Amino acid sequence: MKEKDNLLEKYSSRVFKNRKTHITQLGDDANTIAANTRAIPGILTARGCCYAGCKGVVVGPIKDAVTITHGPIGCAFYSWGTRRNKAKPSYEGEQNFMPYSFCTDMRPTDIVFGGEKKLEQGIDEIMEMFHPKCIFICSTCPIGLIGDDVQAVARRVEKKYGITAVGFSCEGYKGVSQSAGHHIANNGLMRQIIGSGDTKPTGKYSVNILGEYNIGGDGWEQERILKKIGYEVVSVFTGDGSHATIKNAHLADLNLVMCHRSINYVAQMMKTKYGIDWLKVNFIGIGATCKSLRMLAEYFDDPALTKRTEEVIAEELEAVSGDIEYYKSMLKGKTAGIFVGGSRSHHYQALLRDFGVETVIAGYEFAHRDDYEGRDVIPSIKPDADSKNIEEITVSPDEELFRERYTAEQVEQLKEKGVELDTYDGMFPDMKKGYIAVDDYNVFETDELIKTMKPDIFFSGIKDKYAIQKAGVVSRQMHSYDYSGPYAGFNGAVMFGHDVAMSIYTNAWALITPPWKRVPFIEGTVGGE
Ligand code: CFM
Ligand code: HCA
Repeated sequence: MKEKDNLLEKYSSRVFKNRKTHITQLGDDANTIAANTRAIPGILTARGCCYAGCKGVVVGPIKDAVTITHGPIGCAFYSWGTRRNKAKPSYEGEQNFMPYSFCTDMRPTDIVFGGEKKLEQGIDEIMEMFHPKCIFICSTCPIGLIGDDVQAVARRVEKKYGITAVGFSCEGYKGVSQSAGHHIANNGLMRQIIGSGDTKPTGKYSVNILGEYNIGGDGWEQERILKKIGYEVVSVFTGDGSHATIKNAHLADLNLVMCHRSINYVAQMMKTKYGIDWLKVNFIGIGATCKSLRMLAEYFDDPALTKRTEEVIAEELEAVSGDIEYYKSMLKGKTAGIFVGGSRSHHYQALLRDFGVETVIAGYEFAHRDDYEGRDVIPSIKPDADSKNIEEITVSPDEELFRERYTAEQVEQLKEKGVELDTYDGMFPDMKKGYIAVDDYNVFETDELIKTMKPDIFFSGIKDKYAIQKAGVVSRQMHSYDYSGPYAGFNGAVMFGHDVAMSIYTNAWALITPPWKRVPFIEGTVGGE
């Protein structure tokens, strides 16, 4: 198709061969895309690293645990407070270490002689000053290279202080993106935290929210709605989450999965180990929120709960419908591009649709094929329902990264053998023919797509936002919401409508003619006199 061909034609043959499999212009047939492979060196990808996925995304937001970065100080400093996972102490005496950054500050001598002692010393200091009940150790690149055993240190400090300590070997170079870090974090939580508490829920229906990181307060809006209906929220993984609640997660009735990409491993392991079902939900968008709430009521199959769900939906819709209609009248007919990490691009299509906005280009940084194509999800764990030994049911991230996706035929065979498969709807079923999906998008492709697909607004990352705006297309970044939010649930949808309308109607950069469009070239002297 024209737009895809135009995009690829400027590449050298080697790059062309690789990138053509990561770009799909949707057709009538079953659409496929290559994903979760190593980025081409030097191509200016938006991706991060394994440490970012483990420390930054999954374990870092657990507020009552101290997360110590075992590595050079820069790794800790540049991952400090950059992700807007909001957290507040919610019960008396609860600790909240979110504002702090802890690090072993590895120096050349530590690299040469080993850093385990320094790590243990650091933990001694932490215990003396902060006395947390839980410590997470996250390794950065040099730690794997010098062979420090963070698990052994974790075991030693557990004994010494009677606390929970988890070592994560999440060195940045592992895997191909943040995704490997999610998996390592999930395994650690499953191995040492989930199941270690014994406080049973008291509510009639109890849930955990998995893959919700409370960016801009999204998790709080979801909890508000669920509690209003009458659900007990046992724990949230991991936005505004705590060791104190996550350790009891195995006692909830059901797992709700928001971001499938980052937490599906926990959902699947909990299903195997504790028999807890999971439902893929989406609380981004009015339509999607109502659908998810109804699906949840259907799961519990109680007429009183269904009635209450409908009452709450009606009440919430009544409160926001005026604002939603107003913003819809401003946004209807506009088009959008959306490129985020591994699940939001799909989630936000639902919210944009509520406002009559079509998403014509979309993609992810590090999603896997199921996030695009949707499919029956093969459990990433051995289907051994009786197993109580977590070592047997976790899969190494490497195994997961290199596992081939099953063909439709193999899926049928697995089903016949009685292997339980979960169904997950990806991005493609929500896109129309001719729209473009790009995996592991880069700066060049972003520039080109803006020219050919001409979206009215481009939802991007923090780093790519400014180049897009200077090209005259307004951009809102979808990771930290440009410090706005929440965007989830009913109230969040109004906030989103407000922010998008405001941005589109005050697109300052589009009103300026940049100098390179006014003069044929800009002269300058590089170096010398
Ligand atoms: Fe899940 Fe996320 Fe995302 Fe993600 Fe992320 Fe994020 Fe994201 Mo940034 S867990 S995959 S690794 S929804 S940090 S809260 S915004 S890239 S789309
Ligand atoms: C991460 C975190 C990030 C970064 C966003 C960006 C976030 O991937 O390490 O740089 O655009 O949401 O804060 O995704």
